[in-house]
Amino acid sequence: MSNPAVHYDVIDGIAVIAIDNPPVNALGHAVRHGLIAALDRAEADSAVKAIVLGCKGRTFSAGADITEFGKPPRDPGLHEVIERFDNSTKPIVAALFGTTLGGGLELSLGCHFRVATADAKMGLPEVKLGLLPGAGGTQRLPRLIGPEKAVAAIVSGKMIGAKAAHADGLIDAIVADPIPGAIDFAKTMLTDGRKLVRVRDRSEKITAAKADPSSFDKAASEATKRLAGVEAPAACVQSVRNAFTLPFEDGLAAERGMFMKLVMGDQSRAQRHVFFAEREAQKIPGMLPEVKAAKISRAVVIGGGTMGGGIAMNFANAGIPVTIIETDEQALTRGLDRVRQTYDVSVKRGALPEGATETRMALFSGTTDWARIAEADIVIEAVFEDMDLKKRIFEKLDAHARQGALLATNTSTLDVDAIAQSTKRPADVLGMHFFSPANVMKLLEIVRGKATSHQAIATAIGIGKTMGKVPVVVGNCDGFVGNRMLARRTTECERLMLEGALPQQIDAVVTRFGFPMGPFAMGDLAGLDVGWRIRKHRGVTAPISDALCEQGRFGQKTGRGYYIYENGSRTPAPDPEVETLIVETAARLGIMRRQIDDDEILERMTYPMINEAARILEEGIAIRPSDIDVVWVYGYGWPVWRGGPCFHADLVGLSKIAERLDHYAKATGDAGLAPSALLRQLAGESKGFADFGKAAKVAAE
Ligand code: 3H9
Repeated sequence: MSNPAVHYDVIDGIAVIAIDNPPVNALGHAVRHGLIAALDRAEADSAVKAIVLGCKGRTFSAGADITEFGKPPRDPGLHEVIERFDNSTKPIVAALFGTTLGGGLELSLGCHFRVATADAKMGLPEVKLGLLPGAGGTQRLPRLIGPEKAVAAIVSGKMIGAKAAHADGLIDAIVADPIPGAIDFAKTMLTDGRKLVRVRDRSEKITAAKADPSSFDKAASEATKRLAGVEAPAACVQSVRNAFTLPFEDGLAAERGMFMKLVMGDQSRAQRHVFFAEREAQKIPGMLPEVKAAKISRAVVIGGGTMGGGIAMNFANAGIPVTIIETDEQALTRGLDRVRQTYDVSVKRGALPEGATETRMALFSGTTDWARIAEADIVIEAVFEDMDLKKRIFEKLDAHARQGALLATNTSTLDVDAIAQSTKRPADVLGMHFFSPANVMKLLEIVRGKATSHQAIATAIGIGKTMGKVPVVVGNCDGFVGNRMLARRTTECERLMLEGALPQQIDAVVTRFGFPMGPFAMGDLAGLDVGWRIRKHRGVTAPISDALCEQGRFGQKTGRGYYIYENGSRTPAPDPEVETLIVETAARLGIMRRQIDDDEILERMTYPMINEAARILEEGIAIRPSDIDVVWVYGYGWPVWRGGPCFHADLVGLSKIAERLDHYAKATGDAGLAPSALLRQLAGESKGFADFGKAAKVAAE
């Protein structure tokens, strides 16, 4: 037998089958084929008394090969492989380490025993791909850990550590070294006369739910609390329920049916798209493989305000010492106190362990001494948006920072090139645009200037990943990718109100689409004065929003904005005064308000942004359409199961979008709404953003 994806060895009468399919030992066709061949060989060899299933490389299998989904199936399927393992007459011990996920864990559940290293993690994350575990996971996991814990694990997709897995009965032992540990376990098991019981035949953990499913129902409703509109979690619940209401084979068949339906559906396609898009976003065309992220051992953040403090927390959370530089001691104390309070709240909520505030704060220092910049491998400037101020700061950074240090600005609106030009080392300068709250939000736009080096970009991506962010490299322009597109939606919000819609109607359409919040509730939360100040600075007006701000209605913080928030409530309530103001403003401007239906609102909340995405691609501000999707999913709450604006646009069809944009351009008299050249071209060729992305990839290779 020769199958480079699966190795076979016999050690002391134990057959060792080892998957070797880097980087994550996904269970692609060659692996599945190799597993069956290896099992045949072990079963046929009378000298083999037991079998160990392990993996080479950095992890036990992370699951099915996702790239095979949506393509014609190739035998043997994973089901067949697991059934063969399940029916083996010789005991099989799976040797888990790294991250054992999805089909990888399901394969191990088809083995008689599982051992794992102490740092191993395991889980069934299929729900994050819009799926349910489709190779027996929903039937076998409840039989090992009980349906309540199984439903929580499967609906959240969270990983379980080895210690908890051992306590719950998911694994049988914790070992120091996976394959030698599994061999020792197998040898002991052969001599201690233990009976072989397949997971499928075990019933002790499901009998209670069979008699009274109320605690399962409670666990299921807890797990699915905030998941309206998403298909996979409900299927996960149904399938785990089947584990104690149906015979095993029927439960397995039902699971398979639900998996097939989900895998062909748009939601899972969208989620798989985002999975790969997130990883693709870190690939920079033209960057040589030898360019590696520089090691960051110490960071400096300029400015200890809300943003600066949040950014600094990211370093401390990653175990990297960080110094905040402020103009005076008072501001410094205020900033550090705010950070401490934020940690205290997390500890109180149970999101961080007891004592975490002290361990994290120990990594912080504060100073007013600019010379401390010299210690840093990275400096991030996070002062308010004033170009002259930022230029002065970058001159100082240039004077004090060590050669090769990464110099980043957290600007969200200013020209990164102009900032870089105030230094003698523009190659080391870039934007790192964090989103508020900076210690929570996953998106990190890395803004490359004209002179930014590949080395600087690689280091920024590297530190972004270390912080647990999702970095996306974008070009330098007003608003970069995310805010530039958002500005289009904001313009339509104002227009829609004047033309006849109300904030609550627009927000309802946007949240029904799947955003966690509508644009008006979001505006009230962020503070309406921010946009007002920017509009005034730029000489732009928005009659309704400006009028609200003139009345001191800045949103939640003043108890009034687009909505009213009474008695400290954070729930937006429609305000008749706002409706009056909208109606009067429209009348004053001579606009006849009309009934606007939800379809039109949704089109105007999405199509102008999609059009802007096309312009962003035309100008090369984003490398690929999928990067734009990542920006919107991780930074602006675009529902992951809708795949991001470009993915969604392809589903709708670009020709429909182009036609509607032409219509809105004419109806509003705003030529900026007309389809961009790229959108028109793709629509004319019956192509989508995905085709554009593929062509860009080929051109870059
Ligand atoms: C499943 O199992 C279905 C079954 O229930 C039923 C079937 C019938 N397939 O993330 P990384 C690639 S569904 C193909 O950067 P890390 C990834 O694209 C599956 N490719 O590394 C990347 O490629 P590239 C359930 C995969 O160390 C490279 O590997 N399992 C797969 O930061 C490195 O990945 C999951 O959902 C895959 N399954 O994180 C687990 N996984 O270098 C998904 C990864 O070309 N995977 N790749 O960009 C993960 O969560 C992370 O990759 C993992 C490693 C934690 C394992």
